[in-house]
Parts: sequence; structure tokens; C-alpha cells
Amino acid sequence: MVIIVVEITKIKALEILDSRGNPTLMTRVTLSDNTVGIAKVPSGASTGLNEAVELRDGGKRYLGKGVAQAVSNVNTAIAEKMRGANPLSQSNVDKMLLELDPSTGKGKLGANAILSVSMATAVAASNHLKLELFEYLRTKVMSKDAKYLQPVPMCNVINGGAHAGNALAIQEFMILPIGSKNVVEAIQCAAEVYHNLGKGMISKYGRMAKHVGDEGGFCGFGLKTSYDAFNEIVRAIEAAGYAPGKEVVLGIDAAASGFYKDGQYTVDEKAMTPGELIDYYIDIEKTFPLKSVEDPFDENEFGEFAEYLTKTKTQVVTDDLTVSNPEIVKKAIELKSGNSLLLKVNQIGSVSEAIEAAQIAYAANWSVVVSHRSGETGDTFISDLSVALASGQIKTGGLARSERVEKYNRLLEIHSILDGDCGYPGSGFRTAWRNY
Ligand code: 2PG
Ligand code: MG
Repeated sequence: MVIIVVEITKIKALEILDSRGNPTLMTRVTLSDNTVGIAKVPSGASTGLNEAVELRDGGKRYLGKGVAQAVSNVNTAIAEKMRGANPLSQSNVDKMLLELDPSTGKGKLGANAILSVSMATAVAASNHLKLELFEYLRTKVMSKDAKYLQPVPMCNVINGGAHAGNALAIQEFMILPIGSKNVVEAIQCAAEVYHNLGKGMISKYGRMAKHVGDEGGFCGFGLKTSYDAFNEIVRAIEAAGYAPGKEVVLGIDAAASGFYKDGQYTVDEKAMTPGELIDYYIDIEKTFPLKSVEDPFDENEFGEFAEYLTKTKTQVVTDDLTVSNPEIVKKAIELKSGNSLLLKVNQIGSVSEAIEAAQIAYAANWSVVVSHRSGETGDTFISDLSVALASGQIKTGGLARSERVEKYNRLLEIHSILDGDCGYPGSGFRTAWRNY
């Protein structure tokens, strides 16, 4: 007979705001010993076609973006079913949640509703066991050794595309501090580059250039092309006293579905065929120390991704293409459409499925980049998840705005909790996970 020592006694959600001022859910899961776990759900702007469904109310309230129905689904159907469940079995918790909504995309109850309970239960379980969340996820949920790898932060320093109102088609320009010896130095390095970038752009383009976009990176008004952006970033790396290419390398999220139409991609005011866009990326890779490229093509173009992969030396990260969905990840692996998975828990809607997607990627020798969304809250679950998965890479925005900075601060806290007894991948950011 299984003896359950602790159980879920109460689940309560409420409607809160995300970093763009749109409603999202905050959910509290209470256990029989009064331990509480809280989670807040993020929300994307450049969302993939096959992402799990964010249930929104429509109508006038909050311009149709209210989540009152999703909140009510947590407080009624989900709370009723989960009362009495064992919070210490994350796989069982998630299985029960999925049974409540077996629809593709979790559109009946809302993936936002389901995810909030999945995450909050993991937090409550870790609190109950008096374990840090990263420790709980790694040693209990994933049954791995308590050996930890901190991620190289992919810090977004210039925003474009759907995240800013500027001329840049590419959505995210990022820096990866690979020369640092730990995550503390890495965050310092990234912040120094960030401030130098802001200063440099003000002097060249005026004060408007320093306004920030949705993810805390600068908007860089005045920048006309991707090359302008890369030039500014490289200059800022040097101004901060670091060596571009050696101590700091570059990454982008093209989020190319945003500039794709009728078979053509429009970047820097030029319409390009897929082949021309490949040449464009390859030229950037030859000109600047670009080492990671996310979503270089439209989200349906598995073949274009695969073609690019045969020509580039960069990491090719799939996001809108794979939407953290284990089945679609398998397809991308089979079609050789990338070599790195962007992992967003809200794209799939439960902690267990997100971990499964990561494990499928690892098994195919792909790396994993744990990621925030452009609409965020102060929730820092993803910092713990990246350490638990030993992903070695995290994408969590600029070095400004609390909803981004809280994730970096949590990584600093984890480093302190572990007294620095954790790895940092440095230049091995694509492969370090293999040793964990
Ligand atoms: C992305 C994300 C996060 P959004 O495209 O990778 O940076 O943006 O949340 O808008 O999908
Ligand atoms: Mg993306």
C-alpha cells in the first residue's frame, strides 16, 4: 500500500499582470502541512503556430486578453480533481492535469491554467521537502545526481522584430559571455557590455536609441540594419574591455516568421529568397563572432532549417519550429532541422512535458536553451529549471527591467547557495551538458 504523507489541499488562482500589462495567472498550491507553492505564467508575442493554447476571455475586458475563465478553470475543475493528490510525484500530477484536458493544445482548460498548477505544485513540493527548486527538479523529478551546471546567459542587448518598434527585422541580438569563469562574472561582464552599448548608441544615434524593448534590450532607434546592430555591440564589448569572439560571442533570434511572406524574407529592407537569406546569415557569421542562430526561417520550413544547418558552423536553435513539443522535436531531429532546442514551459503547458522535450533533444545530441517569454513576471522558475537540466544556456532578456533581472538574480543566488560549487560552460556552452 502506498502511504501518502502529504497531499494537495487547496489550489487558488488569480488574475495578475505581466510585464506588458496584460493579464496572466498566478496560482497558489497549498499542501496538507500548509506549505505553499506559487507560480506565475509568462506569455509570448512572437508565438509559434503550434504552441499550446493560452486561454483568453475575448470581449471588452482588458481588450479581450483577460484570463478570468482560465482562473476559474483552476479554481473549479482543476482544484476539485487535484485535491488529495500527491504533490511529490510531478509526473503523476501532470498526468492528472492532462487527463482533465486531453485536447490538442490544452485549449479546453487553457495551457496557461494547467501550467500554473504544474509549476506551482513543483514549487510547493520543493518547499515541503526543504529543497531548493533546482535541487528538487534535478534530484527528485529527473532523478539525477546533485551535480550542477550554471548556464551561459544569452543576454538580449538589442530588441527588434515583434519586440520593438524599430527598423530591425531580427528580433533579438544577444551576447554570450563565454570567457567568464562563472555565472557571477558572466552577469557582470554582460551588464558592463550592456551599459557601454547604451552609452555608445546615445552618442551616435541620440537618446532615443537607449529606450528599451519588451525584453529589456535597447531598441536602438537609428540603427537601420542588422550590421549596424552588430557593429555597435562589438564596439561595446571592446569598450567594456572584453575581447569579441574570445570572451564574448554573439547570438540572434531571427524569429523569421515575423519577416516572412509568400516565400520571401524581408531583412534590412531587402526581400530575399531562402537561399539568399542563408547567404546573408553566413556573411554575418564570417564578419562577426556569431555563434548561435535561433529560428532563421519560417516556422513551417523544416527543409530550409536543414539546408542552413549543412552550411553554418553556428548553433541552430529551433523555437517556433518545435514549440517545446516532444512530438515536433522528434520531427525536427529526424529532418535534421537544427542542433539545439529552445525550451519554453508555456509553449507545451506542463513541467513534465517540457522536461521530456529536453530529454529527447539531449538523446539526439542537441543542446537545450531554457527560455523566458517576451511577456514575463517576476517568476524565476526557468533559472532553476536551466540549472536542473544542466542546459548550460539560458535566454532571459536584457540586463534591465525586473522581470528579466530577477532571473539573473536567481542564478546569482543559486551560485551563492552552492558556494560556487557548480560548473560554468564558457566556450563549451553547446556541449557542457553532456558531462552532467
Ligand atoms: C522568442 C521569445 C522569447 P516571445 O521568440 O524566443 O525571447 O519571444 O515570447 O515573444 O515568443
Ligand atoms: Mg524565439
